[in-house]
Amino acid sequence: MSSSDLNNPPVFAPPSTNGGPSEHGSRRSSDRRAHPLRRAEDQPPPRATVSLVVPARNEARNIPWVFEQIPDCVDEVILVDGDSSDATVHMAADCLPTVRQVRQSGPGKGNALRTGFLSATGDYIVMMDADGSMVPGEIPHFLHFLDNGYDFVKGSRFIAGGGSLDITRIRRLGNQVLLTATNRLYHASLTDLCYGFCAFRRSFLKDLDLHSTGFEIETEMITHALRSGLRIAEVPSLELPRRSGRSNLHAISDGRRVLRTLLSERPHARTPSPTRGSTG
Ligand SMILES: Nc1nc2c(ncn2[C@@H]2O[C@H](COP(=O)(O)OP(=O)(O)OP(=O)(O)O)[C@@H](O)[C@H]2O)c(=O)[nH]1
Ligand SMILES: [Mg+2]
Repeated sequence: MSSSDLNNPPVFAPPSTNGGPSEHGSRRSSDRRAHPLRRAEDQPPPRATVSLVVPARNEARNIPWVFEQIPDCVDEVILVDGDSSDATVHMAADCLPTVRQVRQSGPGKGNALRTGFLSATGDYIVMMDADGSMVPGEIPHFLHFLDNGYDFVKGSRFIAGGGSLDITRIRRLGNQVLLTATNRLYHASLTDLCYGFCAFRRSFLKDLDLHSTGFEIETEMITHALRSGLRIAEVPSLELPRRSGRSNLHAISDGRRVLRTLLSERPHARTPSPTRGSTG
């Protein structure tokens, strides 16, 4: 089983731009051209492939801004539509003809993400909102840590280099209370909890064992990653205000769902599951 590095969260280091073979920010096909004097065994190992899962409910006006910034290191984009009544589905296909569109099987962001994760084929899965609050250009920072041995990488708005231009006082307070409870329960030192910009190795999807239907899915992912002993890193992330449209989140009722998830998942609240996990 892998170990968690939560007590010593890694210092953020942006990917280099000098063409290192294992770093996603600089992976281009030109890097992989065969050199005439290079033998097959000298070639860098094949790079990990990346699926981006984007849940979207009535985000037609935001999709173009998001999709046009998706970096080249993403191999597959999966849009999970939540019965949008606007042109989300058409806009996505128009902006990115290769997008894979999946319909979720029930209501809620949690259901949407689980549906998207199951249809992803990449070695790494990145999840990102469709409302323009997360900057696709940050994706290589997450991949950098996966490339360097971490299993689960989460964005944090509350470490140096991160921030939020969106969070309200009530959300900040709720996040802080729930985060403190999580850190106590799992002896961790995370800096953010209710934030949905994350990346992980697809091989750990089973370990994450996800069942949430709503916004509590982010907490479920983190607590299950902690419980499974995954190696977790945090990277700074800047949350922008949603570009257009209305929020689907209700601070009080969704906060309650997060709290319920946290309490029902706390260590010793369930019968222990068999040892799981492996190094990725
Ligand atoms: N497919 C699907 N996507 C959803 C659903 N609920 C929310 N989303 C998407 O999940 C992402 C996050 O939802 P938001 O409504 O932005 O929630 P939030 O970020 O907490 O709220 P804001 O701060 O107002 O942006 C967005 O891309 C939504 O479109 C749903 O039921 N189904
Ligand atoms: Mg949002």
